Amino acid sequence: MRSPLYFISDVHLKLSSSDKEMARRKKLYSLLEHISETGGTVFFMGDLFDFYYEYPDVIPKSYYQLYTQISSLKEKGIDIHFLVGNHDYWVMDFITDELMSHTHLGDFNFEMNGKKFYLTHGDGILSWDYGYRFLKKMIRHPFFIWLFRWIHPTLGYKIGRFVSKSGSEYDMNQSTTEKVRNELIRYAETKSENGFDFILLGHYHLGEMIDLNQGKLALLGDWFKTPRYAVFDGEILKMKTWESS
Ligand SMILES: [Mn+2]
Repeated sequence: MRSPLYFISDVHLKLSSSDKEMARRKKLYSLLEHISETGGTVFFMGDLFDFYYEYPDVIPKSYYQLYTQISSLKEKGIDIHFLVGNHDYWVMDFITDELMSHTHLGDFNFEMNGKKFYLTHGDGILSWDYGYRFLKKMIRHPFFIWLFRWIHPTLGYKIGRFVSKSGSEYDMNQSTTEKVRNELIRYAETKSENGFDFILLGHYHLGEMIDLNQGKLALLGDWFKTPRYAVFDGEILKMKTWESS
């Protein structure tokens, strides 16, 4: 694996191409252009798409520019890892065999320069989230995925647009944020006790780096307001803001 490692989460690319959406995409594309100059490895940590569903013969055309950018990064020798999130779990061979270098349907861990990394999108971690964990099991069930396949793509993506409207659901109030943060720190401390140095999570859109008793917890940010992503230069893991547009 080549450094620097870039960790990008919760871009939530939408199926629509409104001006606001295009401006958001431009920010991501400019970071990808920057990465094409530095080289390294990219980890998309889930919810790259606000809705992604791949039919055996159909892929969403709205993400065309992203597909071409990823292809050109790969041509430059940059590996692209994709950990699927709760908005983009429904991938097939276009994502796994054509587009991404590696696709991870679950958590992923690896070691680099003596540092152990634990990567997870992070949905379903919160202890009180029973309802969500049930929903997660259901929508990831092969029968559900098979059933959805028989919906015409135009209708399927319409349903997708409707159910995955995101951007506001993570505007948590201060006390909820505090509760969530504490729970995630507890989760990360357990991982760190099991020998991991860096625990990276998406999904909660917080954009914060937290020092653990030993090691660090990166709660990656989203791309709605100020994009926050993490970089490991081979020694240090940092949270950064992407300013350029
Ligand atoms: Mn998520």
